[in-house]
Amino acid sequence: MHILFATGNEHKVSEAAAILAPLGHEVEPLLIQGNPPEFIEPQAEGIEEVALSKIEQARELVMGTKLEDSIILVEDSGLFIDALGGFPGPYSSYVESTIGLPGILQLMSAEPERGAEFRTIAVISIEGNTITETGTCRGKISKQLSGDTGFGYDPIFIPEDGDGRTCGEMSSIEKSSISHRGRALKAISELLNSPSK
Ligand code: ITT
Repeated sequence: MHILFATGNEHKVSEAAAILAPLGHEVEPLLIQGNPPEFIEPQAEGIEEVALSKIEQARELVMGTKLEDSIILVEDSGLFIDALGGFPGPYSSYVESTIGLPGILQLMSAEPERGAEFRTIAVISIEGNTITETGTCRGKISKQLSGDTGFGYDPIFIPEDGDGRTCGEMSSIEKSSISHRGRALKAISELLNSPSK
């Protein structure tokens, strides 16, 4: 299937394209007059509500255009740190752009309990239906920034299913084989490929 990913984050598009290509789906960015959409993210309690708001906004953007019948993907992701009561969670984007990764390491500096989880809610709009899937990746917050691949919080997140490196030290293929995004998109693909779809 040909899927248009509505996101302002080009790293997400490249990861999704690489995850879904072997499963038979082609992913391209949704562009409106040449530009990726800029979503208004509600300061919601959960990433589910944010993801559902994004799909509504994306549908409105394509309504009445030649892209109206396209299959559209959106997702919302967040880093939930156990010792901080799930912070930054739905505020991950805002926190990255304000205190940044050094700010998170500072908040965690005296904290021995470093468990955390990345979560993605991926939503696809197809033929008037909405399909939602979740992907999670357990891990821990590193003591320092490591690696320069990936994006966002990758240099401070060490996935449990990895070998001790941060996601920022992994290739994109390694990261996606165990990541929240990889898991959510593989689950979406299974639904898209199922006979009832
Ligand atoms: P869109 O909403 O336009 O899709 P965004 O970058 O704002 O793009 P999110 O709200 O889903 O996307 O992301 C929340 C934050 O989590 C943001 O700071 C991202 O950089 C970060 N993030 C998301 N996925 C990540 C990943 O796989 N690895 C590291 N950080 C990630």
